[in-house]
Amino acid sequence: MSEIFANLPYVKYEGPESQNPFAFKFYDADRIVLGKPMKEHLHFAMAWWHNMCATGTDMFGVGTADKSFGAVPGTMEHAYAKVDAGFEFMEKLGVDYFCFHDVDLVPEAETIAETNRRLDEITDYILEKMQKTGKKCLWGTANMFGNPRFANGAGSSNSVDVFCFAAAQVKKALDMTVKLGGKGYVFWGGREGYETLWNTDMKLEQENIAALMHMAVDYGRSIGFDGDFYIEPKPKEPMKHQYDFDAATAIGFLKQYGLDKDFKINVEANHATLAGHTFQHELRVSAINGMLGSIDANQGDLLLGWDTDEFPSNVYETTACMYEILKAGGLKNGGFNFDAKTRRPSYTYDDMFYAFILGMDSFALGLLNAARIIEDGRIDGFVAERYAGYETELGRKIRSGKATLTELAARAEEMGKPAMPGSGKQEYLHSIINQLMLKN
Ligand code: XUL
Ligand code: CO
Repeated sequence: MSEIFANLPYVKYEGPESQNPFAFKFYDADRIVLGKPMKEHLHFAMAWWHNMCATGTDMFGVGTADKSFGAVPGTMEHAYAKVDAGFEFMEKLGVDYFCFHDVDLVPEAETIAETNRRLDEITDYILEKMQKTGKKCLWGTANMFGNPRFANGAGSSNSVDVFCFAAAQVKKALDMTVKLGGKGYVFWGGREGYETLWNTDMKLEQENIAALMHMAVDYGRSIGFDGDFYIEPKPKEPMKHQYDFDAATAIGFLKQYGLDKDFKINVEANHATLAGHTFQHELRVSAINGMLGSIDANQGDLLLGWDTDEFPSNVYETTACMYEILKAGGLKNGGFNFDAKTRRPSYTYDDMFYAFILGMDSFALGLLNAARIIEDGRIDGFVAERYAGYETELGRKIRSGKATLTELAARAEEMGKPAMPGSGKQEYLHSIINQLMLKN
């Protein structure tokens, strides 16, 4: 096997002053932050689809990047070449995990039996590589949106036959995830939504999605999958409306259908902004419900408004993200999957390296900043103080659900009028964040 990225080096930490484009400026894997090495806080993962498969095709033009890795695309030889390239890439960047869809790994065949045989073959090879390199699988998933059979959805399809096909893919993708030791299984509802309500039985579709998820839980647990299932919310694109609109909607759905013990949320930054939320909002909603599972680490472009899947560079965002994660006690089975692609004009192997260096440095900075914000204590102290009234006897009574309207109304009358609730001090707090962030 010849090196694919032969002209590219093993990327090392050189510090903030380095001008070496192939060095980390902030990601220092063994540096201890809040008692743990950076690499333990930040389980970075490579998304097989963007990194090993995507060539930059868009609706206006063909690909610009060559991802053939010396083989003919669409062949098993190419599937093997992608594994070789992927593992070399992860080794050179110090990325310890990967995520995959079934069809990222092998070309789909005419029959599901042959596709599954190919998947068995390639996962044998991946497993061999994992044993040699120590690389790990973060999560697996099935692509139930690309093939024309999923035009009307998978779990939400009007066709029972398509539903069966989706079930077969989920079953196989779970088998592979378990075989590769993955601790997560993702449902991104790519076409689980609608284009027009005039042809849609929304109730039936949502019940069927839940049924498919229940089958996945039953089957997964029966073959020893002890990790987390995830819903990855996204409001739109490719469909006009997707049922997993945002974290709050997905959590409501999981609770309604009794799936909340087995599922958590995989929060993707660019999906958050498509839903009209901040990334931090989606993380907070997931965390307060005990469902912060994993992260698809990317960012969108607010001026474009579609799912651009850019590599994260906005340190304000990564700081807010890491603050939420640290406050939630970290990610248990999850990690930071770069569901991100280089821009179409960035089509060289060098660009693939720059992209990961950018993403990993952005999250390292976010981690350092968030740790500093927590250690500084002014933000958390202010929030605690802001709600201190709920630590009084009456406050506790309200919180425990023991107070009555009658009792509180009597107290309000006694008071005459309440004091002002206290300044929210937003400007002051934002200036603290800037002060702490710019100390780097
Ligand atoms: C699509 C997306 C997917 C999921 C996995 O927007 O984010 O790549 O992460 O299916
Ligand atoms: Co994603």
